[in-house]
Amino acid sequence: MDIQTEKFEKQGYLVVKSALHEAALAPLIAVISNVVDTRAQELRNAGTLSNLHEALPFEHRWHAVLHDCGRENEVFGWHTLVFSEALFNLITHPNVLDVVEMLIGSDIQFNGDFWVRPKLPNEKLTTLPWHQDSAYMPKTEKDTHLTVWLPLGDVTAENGAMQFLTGSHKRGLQAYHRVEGETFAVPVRPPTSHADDIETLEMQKGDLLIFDNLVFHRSLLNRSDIIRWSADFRFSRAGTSLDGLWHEAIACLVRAYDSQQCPTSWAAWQAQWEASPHKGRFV
Ligand SMILES: O=C(O)CCC(=O)C(=O)O
Repeated sequence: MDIQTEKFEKQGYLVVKSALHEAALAPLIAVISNVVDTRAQELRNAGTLSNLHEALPFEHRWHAVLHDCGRENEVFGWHTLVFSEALFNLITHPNVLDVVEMLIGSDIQFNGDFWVRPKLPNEKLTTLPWHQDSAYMPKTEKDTHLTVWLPLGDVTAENGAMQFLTGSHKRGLQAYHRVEGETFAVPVRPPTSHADDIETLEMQKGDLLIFDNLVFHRSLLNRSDIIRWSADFRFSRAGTSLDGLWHEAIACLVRAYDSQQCPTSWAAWQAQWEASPHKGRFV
């Protein structure tokens, strides 16, 4: 893998092409497909849905199910619903951790924060405004926290690509406020007025995007008729404070300099999850 650390430092983000084979993503896609199937069955049993849309592909089915019921996503991302060994194996996949290691060294903790995002056509809820991740993770701005973002299908400007303001991580954490009608806090001052500063990241399934907690980014409205599925999770150097973050209880070591193996097993992480206070707090 060609990991351009200087480019990352300059931009605050980096795309690594073809970081993961189809086979590495397939188990999580199967978990998501099962969730969609279960939800569709529940809606049919409740008399809300007549057609299960079983024959529709992954990038269409959830939208068709919701559309038939006159519904939309209730949440911007899935958490508890996709908690699984498949998810753990992706978070701890050697290719993912190799990229993280190139940027922060070989003692790595998974911060406990993970999401699967079903970005539906023309949906405002999953169209995130300009933000820096530290704006939503209190007291993290002095440390490096990296987000790994994986498209589960090809991503284009039309279906809701991520956009970045190159180099904006060097300006520090900006002030945010809440605006009526917005799900997410937004920067008090718009981070840019120049279209030239913005890079739109079209990506293929299997590519990996990694970004800094201080870089400004947003996701475009999905103007296509397919769902833009993606997964994202966060890492930092082992020992970095996660004090007070809602996901602290399910953080774990995923790579250690002196160990050949992932220091946390799936069974250990599952036990941590079972004991965690936030289990079930999010769908
Ligand atoms: O997936 C998206 O649309 C937005 C993700 C994002 O902004 C983030 O992970 O910080």
